[in-house]
Amino acid sequence: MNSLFVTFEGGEGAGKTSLMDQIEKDLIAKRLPVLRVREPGGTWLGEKVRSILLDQAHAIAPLAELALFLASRAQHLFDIILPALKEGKIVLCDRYHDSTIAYQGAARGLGEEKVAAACDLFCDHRWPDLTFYLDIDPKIGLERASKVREKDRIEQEAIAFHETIRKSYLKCARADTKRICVIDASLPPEQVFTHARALLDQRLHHVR
Ligand code: T5A
Repeated sequence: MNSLFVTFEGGEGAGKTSLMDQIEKDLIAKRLPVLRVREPGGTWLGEKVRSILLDQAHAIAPLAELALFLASRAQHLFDIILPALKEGKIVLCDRYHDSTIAYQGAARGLGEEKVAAACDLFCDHRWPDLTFYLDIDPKIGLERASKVREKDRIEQEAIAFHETIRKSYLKCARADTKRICVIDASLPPEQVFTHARALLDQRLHHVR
């Protein structure tokens, strides 16, 4: 199989969207088959769930929040991601299980191991082949994000919530160095891209 399932992770405003724009462009220029998706979203169900999850008007209980993210993901995986991988595509996905482990497992206090097990169950044991974790001080990330849009329900949480997320991501990265590559997201966008592209090229060299 030539396919590769790549996820992009990080706290708010870490620069995932900016990096994915460049990686997608680069792969298209190399004439490689690529599909770019995001979570939550990507399907009729996912887009509805996304608008519920990011709506500031209502509080959502942590377990209900977890269930919604996983429902969106399961639909997305089976409808879009797995078929694309079967066709040999490189799937670039903005957030996946590591977000759920960090946000719901650690920051919402549901337990990282329990949440990882729920992710595994709901998504039929499908984990990414490669993950870029863009690491940044949450204060800088939140400031960057606030310059381009209004805060959503999750971004409005206190700074301690976002610091817990960062710690959790770093813990996951230490536990799975084969899959998760940590990238210093405080560097200028060009350097972030050059680092990620080199790692991706290396991995593509092995599968293609
Ligand atoms: N969530 C999601 C959960 O709680 N559990 C889950 O399981 C999942 C899947 C989704 C929210 O849902 C939560 C996490 C989130 O709170 P979203 O609207 O999809 O929310 O938003 P985010 O994924 O958080 O994306 P953001 O837009 O906040 O951040 P990005 O994409 O990381 O950042 P980006 O690229 O848009 O950059 C932000 C700004 O910074 C600049 C950009 O130009 C832009 O202005 N920038 C840089 N500036 C300086 N140096 C760099 N290296 C820069 N890179 C980008």
